[in-house]
Amino acid sequence: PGVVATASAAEPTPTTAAPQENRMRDVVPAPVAATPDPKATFRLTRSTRIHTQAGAPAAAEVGAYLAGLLRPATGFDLPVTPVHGRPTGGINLLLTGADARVGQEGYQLDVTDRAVVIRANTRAGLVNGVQTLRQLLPAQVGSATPQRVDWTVPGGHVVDWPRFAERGAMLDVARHFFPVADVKRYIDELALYKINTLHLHLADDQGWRIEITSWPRLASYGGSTQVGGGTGGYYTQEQYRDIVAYAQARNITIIPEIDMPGHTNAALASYPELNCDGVAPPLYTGTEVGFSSLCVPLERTYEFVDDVVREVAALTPGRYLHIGGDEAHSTEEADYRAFMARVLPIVTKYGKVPAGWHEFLKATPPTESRPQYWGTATVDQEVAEAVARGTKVVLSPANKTYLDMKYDENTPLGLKWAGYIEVRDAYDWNPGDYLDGVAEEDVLGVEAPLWSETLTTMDEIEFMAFPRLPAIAELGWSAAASHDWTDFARRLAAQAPRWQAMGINYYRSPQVPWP
Ligand code: TNX
Repeated sequence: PGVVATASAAEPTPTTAAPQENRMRDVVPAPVAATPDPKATFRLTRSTRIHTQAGAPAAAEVGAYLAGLLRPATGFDLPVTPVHGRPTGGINLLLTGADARVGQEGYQLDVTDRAVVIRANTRAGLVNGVQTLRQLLPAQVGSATPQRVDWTVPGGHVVDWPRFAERGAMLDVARHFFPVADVKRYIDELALYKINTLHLHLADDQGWRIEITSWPRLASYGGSTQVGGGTGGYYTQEQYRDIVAYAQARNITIIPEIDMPGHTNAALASYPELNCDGVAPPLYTGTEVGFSSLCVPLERTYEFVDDVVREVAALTPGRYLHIGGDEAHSTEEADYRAFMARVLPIVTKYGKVPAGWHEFLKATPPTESRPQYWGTATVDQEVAEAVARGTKVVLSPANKTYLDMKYDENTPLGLKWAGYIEVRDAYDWNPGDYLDGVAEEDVLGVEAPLWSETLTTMDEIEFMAFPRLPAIAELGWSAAASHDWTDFARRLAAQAPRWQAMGINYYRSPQVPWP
């Protein structure tokens, strides 16, 4: 309740065209350090070139990505050419000479009258620098058609690197299926906020969404419906590879999740042999959880898991494979442990590190595994014990990060079991001091999951994700010391014209001083 009261009402309305010196700070997530040079302005024109470090294919790829981002709205050619040695006029993407502090994903950005220079140690760093550059250009840069705009970039100097290694989002494509184009659009939206992980919830009671060639009915039958009874769908392995590559080009790693032993009705419906009684249940289009379980004593279960994990691991270049493990309410505790004791080594055998919802800590997965806390309490003994053994945790507390929770009682979409989550609720917590026994250095990162029981279109996805997704992205990237709701709300408001230009639907929270 009280949360909805508009903290912003008393604040002055910002002017639409912020002065140059302020534009340097209108970046989300907030950079570690941004020093404006009010005397300098770079101007992107039809003769601007993108120069990339000679002999570095990674820089050339990021150059092509940047050109692709800037061409539609500017209408400029923006040729991408290699540069030897020192930066020249135009935009430069270099893999040398960055500030020593930028590390694996950070970057340094220098804007003068003549040039924009992004320096990083890695391709990931260059991609992140590109996202800052996009946000320093006028909002119309997000438009899909040529705009008549003076394309200036405010002069100055940025040095920036992330707080946590993982800044994540999750999309549930099982409850409702979303086609490849929607997933790619979401990936583009994540990239803008320097999110580097997309967890895809690929299988649940209502649908199996990835082709498994050794068990073809999982997708063809198990993927044939969804919540509410629509036709569902699935990704062929080729489409899934395409998603992985598209994400990779934007510094986003896909973590595929095959949820088990619960949340498996779609698989059980597809193959009678997976059921303890040999009888396949019907397909399911409701939204209850916790009624299905793979058959733990059955040997065939582990042949199935082995095949699925082998195929999914082979399609996945990332480090992790997520095996779910949540809400296994119809699996006895001893069975749950027995099941995980068989399944965890299968994941390892195929070269992946197990990721799971935090309940899987009951089965003591390997130290390097990736437990994901989704509870709403700030105490969890199993998580604290795992951390004491050296495991790092991903934080997705449902009452802070769940993008499928309603904003308030009037939100037409979403659920409310973890409470209403207004923008300020999503922003005002500290991942480094949230769970008892889990300190800053024990946190691998944060993830914002979007469950899709109530969501059927991209417009609806965007309405729930914006503006809370950028809030979680900022918690994952920006230094704890820069945490400040008023400043964040101001920067967030400045994103709205960008969303408008890009056609991104968003919730106009009364807490944010929108222009
Ligand atoms: C809980 S969070 C679930 C999902 C639901 C979600 C809805 C978790 C690991 N399991 O099965 O979709 O709540 O908010």
